[in-house]
Amino acid sequence: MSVVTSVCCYCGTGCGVLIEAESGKITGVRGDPAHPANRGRLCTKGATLHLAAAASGRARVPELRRDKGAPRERVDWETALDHAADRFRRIIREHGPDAVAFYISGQLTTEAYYVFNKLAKGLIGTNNVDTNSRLCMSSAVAGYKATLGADAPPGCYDDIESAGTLFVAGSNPAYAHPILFRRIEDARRANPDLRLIVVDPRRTDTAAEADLHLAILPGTDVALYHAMLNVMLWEEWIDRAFIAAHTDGWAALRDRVRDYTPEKVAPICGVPVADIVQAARWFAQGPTLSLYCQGLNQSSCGVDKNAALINLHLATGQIGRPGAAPLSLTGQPNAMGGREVGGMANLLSAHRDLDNPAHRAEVARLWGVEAVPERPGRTAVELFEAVRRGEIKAVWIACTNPAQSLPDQNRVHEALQAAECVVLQDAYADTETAAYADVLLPASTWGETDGTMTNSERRIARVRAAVPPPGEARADWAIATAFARRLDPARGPRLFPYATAEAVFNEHRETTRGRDLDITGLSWEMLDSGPQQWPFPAGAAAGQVRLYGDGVYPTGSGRARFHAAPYRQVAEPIDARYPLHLNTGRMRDQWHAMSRTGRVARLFAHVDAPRLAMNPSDLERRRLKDGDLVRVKSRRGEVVVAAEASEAIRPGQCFLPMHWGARFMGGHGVNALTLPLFDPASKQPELKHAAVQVARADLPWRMAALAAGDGTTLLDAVQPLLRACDYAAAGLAGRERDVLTLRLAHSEPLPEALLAAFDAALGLDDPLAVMRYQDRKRGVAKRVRVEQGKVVAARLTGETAAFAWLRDAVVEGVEAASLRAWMLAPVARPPAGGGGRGRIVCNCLDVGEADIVAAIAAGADLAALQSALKCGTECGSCVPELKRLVAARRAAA
Ligand SMILES: Nc1nc2c(c(=O)[nH]1)N[C@H]1C(S)=C(S)[C@@H](COP(=O)(O)OP(=O)(O)OC[C@H]3O[C@@H](n4cnc5c(=O)[nH]c(N)nc54)[C@H](O)[C@@H]3O)O[C@H]1N2
Ligand SMILES: Nc1nc2c(c(=O)[nH]1)N[C@H]1C(S)=C(S)[C@@H](COP(=O)(O)OP(=O)(O)OC[C@H]3O[C@@H](n4cnc5c(=O)[nH]c(N)nc54)[C@H](O)[C@@H]3O)O[C@H]1N2
Ligand code: SF4
Ligand SMILES: [Mo]
Repeated sequence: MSVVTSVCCYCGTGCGVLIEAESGKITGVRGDPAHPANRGRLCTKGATLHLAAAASGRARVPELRRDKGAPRERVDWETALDHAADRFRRIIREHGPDAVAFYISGQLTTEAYYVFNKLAKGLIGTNNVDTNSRLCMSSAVAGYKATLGADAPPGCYDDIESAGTLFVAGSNPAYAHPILFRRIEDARRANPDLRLIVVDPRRTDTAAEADLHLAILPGTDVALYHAMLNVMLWEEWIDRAFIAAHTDGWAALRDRVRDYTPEKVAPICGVPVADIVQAARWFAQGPTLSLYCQGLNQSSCGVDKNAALINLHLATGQIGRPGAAPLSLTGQPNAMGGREVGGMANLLSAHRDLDNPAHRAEVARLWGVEAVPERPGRTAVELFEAVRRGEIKAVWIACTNPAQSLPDQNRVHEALQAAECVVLQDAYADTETAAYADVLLPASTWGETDGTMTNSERRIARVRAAVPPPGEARADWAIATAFARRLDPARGPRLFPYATAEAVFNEHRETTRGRDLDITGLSWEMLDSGPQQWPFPAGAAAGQVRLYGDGVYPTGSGRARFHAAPYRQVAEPIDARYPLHLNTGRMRDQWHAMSRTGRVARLFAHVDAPRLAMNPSDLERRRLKDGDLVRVKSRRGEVVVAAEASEAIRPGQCFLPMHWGARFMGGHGVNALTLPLFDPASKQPELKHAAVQVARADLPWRMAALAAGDGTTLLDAVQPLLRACDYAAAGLAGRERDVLTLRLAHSEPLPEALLAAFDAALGLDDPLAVMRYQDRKRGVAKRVRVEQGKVVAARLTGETAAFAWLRDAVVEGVEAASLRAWMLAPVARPPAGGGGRGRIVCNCLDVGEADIVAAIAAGADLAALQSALKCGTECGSCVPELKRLVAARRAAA
């Protein structure tokens, strides 16, 4: 067995992992005790990386569609790359370089990012290279630059332990950065005076842990932060000496916030005056560490939100010392690295700006090209809109799934349909975007690839290959390099001479010389012995832990700048027709469109299907109850999901997870609803707010199905049904083996032919192995396939009440004999006592909600739960939820 050190490929926390491998297969993963981000811990997603790595569904060979409408055929790499190069060359010749574009990802290594950026801007001469970080970090980038002068998070994770106040805004680390949240829990245990303030419209598990939760109305952050500053001014809690010595623009901001009295702002934000005052007091007392993420960034005023929060740090001098910093959390594992190499339509290598002629000249010289084009490239939403309009004719997509994650999906699908040539470079072959790929290039991924990534605290770590990639898959940087050489046989080989990721890293390192993120003191070998923070200039003994301790900011004047923008409401306010605010975001155990986590059955145990969370009063008003199917409509599209009563959501709002796309549900998922409007400065779209209406979906025909087997194969088999039904939710269950779970609803019975094909795919058509019950009059049918006395597949049509019970039966492999009575009965109710185990709250130790709730009802608190059921004793990801369940029981009592 070999053990290789790398980092987790999920969130920006950047946990170190030890990958165990045997005979070319990844067999296990452990937290790296030596990595400073996690010191050996992993969350539910990180701890199951080896299961994701073992799953099927990978893209293994290049595929090519020669004519639109034809199927893709398997080709060799030469053919695939030559075809792509021919297409790109011809389009560039006929329509100019801006007729092609690259749409890449914060999940690529820094080296792959670097090569793509140089390929577009240096070789082809277009700035049309943008990334999913536009949907994620661009407001944070612009917010930092507007205030502090550079895109550099000044704090670090250790600040959690030195802080007096943690100000968590628009961020749900209990779900999205779990290991950081473990550190917050630990820090609060060690220091009971460490205050936690959470600003989030929802009562998330993070908010439930807070000393003060400001459940602001959607999009009202700027008003809140201005009001806090107003209080600070009034109470003399600001740091006048710091303001005088280190900042510009104070007078304008002071004038701006004069009107934002807590009394005026309280109704705008929907929070009590006293809470605004309390937040201002604790913030000013400090030391204050702000942690913020998409609740601020994904907004039509995302830059103003970021800057208004940084204003508070500057006004109180809460920056540049231990425990005091505005620390924007990065979402993807390398959202930071992509920014370092300037991998966006408006940026250039090493934090240089495209609109700066001197920067363009510098980069052209470093790259050895004549010039870098001046005209800014198209940003994510604009880019796909230009594809739709035919202005961009060829798009190269790498390591992202725009057919699920961009807003206003109907238009994105039109765009992908309209494109002359779509090249997709992905590790998996079955994503929503893959359906549109004319050229599909198989990429190696986590555990198979070499390079570096930078986490939220500017810490660069090596990612390493533990096993060879499957089939003919290649490293992302190598694919881009090979394409560049073919596209321009004259200049390509000279400009892209790389034989290793290290060679790319070395070139990137040189571009940082003298820049704020200078890493010229760092070498590949040094990174091999452990991750390092930037800046790390030549001659330095170590990376810089915190920035701006000297009070000097990279703004030109050396002084930080206040940002005095007024509060603006969300781009699409609610009205009589669309009366609910739709909020979107993450679940604990899924990652984005689930191309990886959606193959690990146990990661569905916590949340098995997308549900629209609504306040119980909003359900009642619509005569709906928990579990009813609802049609959610916006001005752009609709989805059908189950509604869920949730006290965590305020009246007038609702929340839908972002993860489920067309592979797991009917329609295009949550982004069928969202709007393509974006922040004018950062161009980041407002993915967190859309106005929607919600009404009962009357879908009388119901079906549910289960089957044990290979998850990916089973999910492939159900795709035709997902597309045919008004409501569909597919997922996996189980631990030792995958069990497909499928629930469908439709306005009328599905055509018999579709059902017959489905039965055939799941082996439910074999008269020798299948028990059948049919009541034509009532439209009820049951089919159960039995193998060696155990249930391995089932389909319930018409009456699906036994679904949860049957799922647990299939997962646990119960004897089919015990089902006989139920099978033959006209009533479809499960046998007495068969209520199912409910959601699995603790994933590591497989503990279900039903057992937990029963123990709490019998008097258990957190400690008793942990000792009796062992839940929450392994990775700790479920501890916030266990606490919430205990608290809910107390409140009810
Ligand atoms: N489990 C899991 N973890 C992940 C990911 C994942 O897919 N799954 N993805 C990673 C990525 S790429 C990212 S970017 C991060 C995102 O991490 P987060 O930003 O923490 O996660 P989200 O759930 O998108 O949104 C955070 C919160 O913003 C709140 N919010 C909505 N509107 C507003 C508002 O107007 N003001 C404020 N103050 N809050 C608001 C939402 O209610 C939500 O709770 O997570 C990373 N980690
Ligand atoms: N409504 C709503 N929409 C959102 C958000 C939201 O909060 N709400 N959040 C937005 C945010 S912050 C983000 S970051 C985006 C994320 O959106 P996407 O980037 O679309 O999400 P992923 O599913 O992570 O896509 C990554 C793709 O890369 C593939 N892949 C994995 N590893 C590799 C590799 O090593 N190489 C290559 N070439 N491919 C690989 C995966 O199979 C997958 O298809 O979603 C955005 N969309
Ligand atoms: S917190 Fe979880 S998902 Fe994020 S890097 Fe660590 S192990 Fe991976
Ligand atoms: Mo993100």
